[in-house]
Amino acid sequence: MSERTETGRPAGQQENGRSAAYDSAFLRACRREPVPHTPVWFMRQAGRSLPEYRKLREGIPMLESCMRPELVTEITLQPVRRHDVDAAIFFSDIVVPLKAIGIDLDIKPGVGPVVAEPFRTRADLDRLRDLDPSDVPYVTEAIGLLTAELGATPLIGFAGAPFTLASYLVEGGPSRNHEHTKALMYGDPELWADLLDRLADITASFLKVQIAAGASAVQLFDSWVGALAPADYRRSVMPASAKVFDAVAGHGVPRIHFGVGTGELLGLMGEAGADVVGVDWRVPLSEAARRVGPGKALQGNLDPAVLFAGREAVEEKTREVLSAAAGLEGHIFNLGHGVLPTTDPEALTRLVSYVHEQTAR
Ligand code: 1CP
Repeated sequence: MSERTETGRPAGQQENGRSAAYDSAFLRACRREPVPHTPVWFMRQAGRSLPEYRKLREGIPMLESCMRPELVTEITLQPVRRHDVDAAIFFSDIVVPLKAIGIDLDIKPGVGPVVAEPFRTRADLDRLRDLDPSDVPYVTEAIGLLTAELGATPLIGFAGAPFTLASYLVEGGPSRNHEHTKALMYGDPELWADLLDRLADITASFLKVQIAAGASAVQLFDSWVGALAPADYRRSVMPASAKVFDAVAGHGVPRIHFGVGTGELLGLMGEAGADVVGVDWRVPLSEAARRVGPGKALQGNLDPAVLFAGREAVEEKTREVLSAAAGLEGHIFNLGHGVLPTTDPEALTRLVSYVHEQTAR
């Protein structure tokens, strides 16, 4: 991490207009360029398993914490300092842009996002206006603070993908089977398409705010899209996700696309337009590369539960991931899904240094 710039240029930006993070291992791997070592970061590295995070958050509701730039900055930096990861991920949540445009929702401890009036009819579309940067001034401010602090360490911005956001809106909260969501998708395809299109605009606007503020990569989390068959994904979801990727193309910022249980969807997710495809632990990276096709970097894919096994098991499973990744055009090491809340933070720190050691060139 580096000091704040005194040159008058935006913080985190070099003379040539490139971000100070441009040549980082993480951004090089996203661009499929040679790297000094395989870069590592962890989904859900900010918060969750860190005692210093829990201490900071004491008495502050989750959504409120996302609106306090200094707190967001500190929470985002905690795992970078502690684990020496190759990228920071902005501390926020996928439902923040929905809250910002006036949807009545909360994030309940131990539950997740809960929407007061679930989305079910065409009249509900009126509640989904586009997001304006002035709706999320705290995001712009926090990213400004962060890029100044992070220097050459890249900051990943993120948003929820249209399907995953729709699932929370339509179900009204976390769901195992997504039955109301699928009922709308199968039963009223026109309303469904309009809903996803609206969510694509909101998501694209939210990502653009983060890019304009200095995020050096963006990840679209389609966590629950693995619940769909490929034909339904192609027909009912892919156009909206592709719209998001198109909208944020051409900013020189790599776009990452991630979902869980997406083995059968990897080819289509590649087609949706991202530069990097995130893979969960169910498909070896060599096979994932075959499914995704050429011209994409891959991110993944150690089972987060492996971190509960002993050090030797972690190292053995890590070598398996690295060897499956050996022939890839670009590889970013990550878990196959987020850090589990009771993970020992020291196991994460050891894992970062193990991957760096094993892949040093
Ligand atoms: O990665 C990071 O460390 C940055 C912070 C971050 C991110 C990237 C948070 C903070 N949330 C997210 C994304 C997110 N939020 C996703 C996609 C990633 C994933 O699949 O894990 C999803 C599905 C959500 C929705 C959400 N928000 C849930 C899941 C509920 C379910 O359906 O099972 C939960 C529990 C939350 C609350 C939340 N978000 C973040 C934190 C630290 C918390 C817990 C806060 C609390 O309870 O006080």
